Amino acid sequence: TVPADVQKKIEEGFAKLQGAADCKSLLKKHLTKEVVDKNKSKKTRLGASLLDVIQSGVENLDSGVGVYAPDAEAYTLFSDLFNPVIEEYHNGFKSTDTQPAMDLGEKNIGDLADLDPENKFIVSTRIRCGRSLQGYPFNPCLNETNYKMMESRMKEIFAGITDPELKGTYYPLTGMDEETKKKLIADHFLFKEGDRFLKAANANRFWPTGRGIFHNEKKTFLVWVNEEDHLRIISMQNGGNVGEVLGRLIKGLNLVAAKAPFSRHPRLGWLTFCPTNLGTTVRASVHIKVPKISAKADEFKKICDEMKLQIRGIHGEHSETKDGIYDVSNKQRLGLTEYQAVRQMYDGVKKLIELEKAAA
Ligand code: ADP
Ligand code: CIR
Repeated sequence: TVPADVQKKIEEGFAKLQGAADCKSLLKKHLTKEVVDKNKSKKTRLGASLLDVIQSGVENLDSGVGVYAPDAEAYTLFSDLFNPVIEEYHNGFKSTDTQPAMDLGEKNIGDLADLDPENKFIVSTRIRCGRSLQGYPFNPCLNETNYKMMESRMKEIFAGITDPELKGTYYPLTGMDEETKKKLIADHFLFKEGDRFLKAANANRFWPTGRGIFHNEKKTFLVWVNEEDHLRIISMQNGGNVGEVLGRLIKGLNLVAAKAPFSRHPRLGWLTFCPTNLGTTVRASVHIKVPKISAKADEFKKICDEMKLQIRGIHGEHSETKDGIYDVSNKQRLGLTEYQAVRQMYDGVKKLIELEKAAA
């Protein structure tokens, strides 16, 4: 059973959330007294408790979501909390709903014409997906040996990529010089370090062991190793050619998938550490300048909300925006196909550009 001091921390966490008037997280909303009482003494086979699920959102009251799954079993064992969070984040995906079969949209790429052929609005386009390697739990339950083994497995797989467009080099974070690292982060290629949401979730242990980035020469195909998820597979380039970006992602994903079996849940699709990424795991985004329609932040947010688009800052989630450039992406990842997730971004951004052109 769960030790008394851990159960006490869960109760204190609940009290802290209830007392925090400014906290708007999905955790606060859905962690009711009943959920606490029913779940505080449960633990997964790997020993994770409700505290592991909630501690990031308890520590960071400005969380939008606030929960993480320490291992796959947590999604089922703590479904009293995860299900309502998932339903609210993913546009009403119910506990009885099932993620559709994977459809990356190979056959539909031709429908994705360049969103900004004159290069007036879109700085760059990126599509990423997350994957978990079968046989390993998520960050909080990994030990140092796990990290090393996962990294060496991936290094072998990367070394075997011979496709002329995609082949590249793996750069471990261990030993990377500060200047190189800073530049890779500033240029939007590498994950940032010391994310406080992940840290509080116990996801940054043994850092930088087992973490790193693979990329091709042009930095248009990249794979993050052991940041938030085991793998983040990324395709990106300047401009608004979503079709090209998606085509490259599919090619790269298939190459990695052929060598590494990934964890998939019968109902929740591809498994990820954060419930916001379940299902397709796809975040398709543009960095876009639409100064007229984004002049008033609250109106811009309303327009984006209506089209199921999420706005982030120029340096990703929880960052501020600079020079009027916004990161606009699909919000929902679960309960639709991969192609539909990309299409949500595509159709929404197309509309944003039309609105910008029409604005006086
Ligand atoms: P993720 O997309 O993996 O969930 P973040 O929101 O933190 O995580 O973004 C990771 C990095 O990717 C950040 O540096 C962000 O600026 C960059 N990025 C996201 N979308 C684009 C884009 N369309 N063009 C260029 N860089 C992007
Ligand atoms: C938060 O709750 O703000 C962080 N734990 C990050 C949640 C992921 N957010 C998202 O929209 N993908």
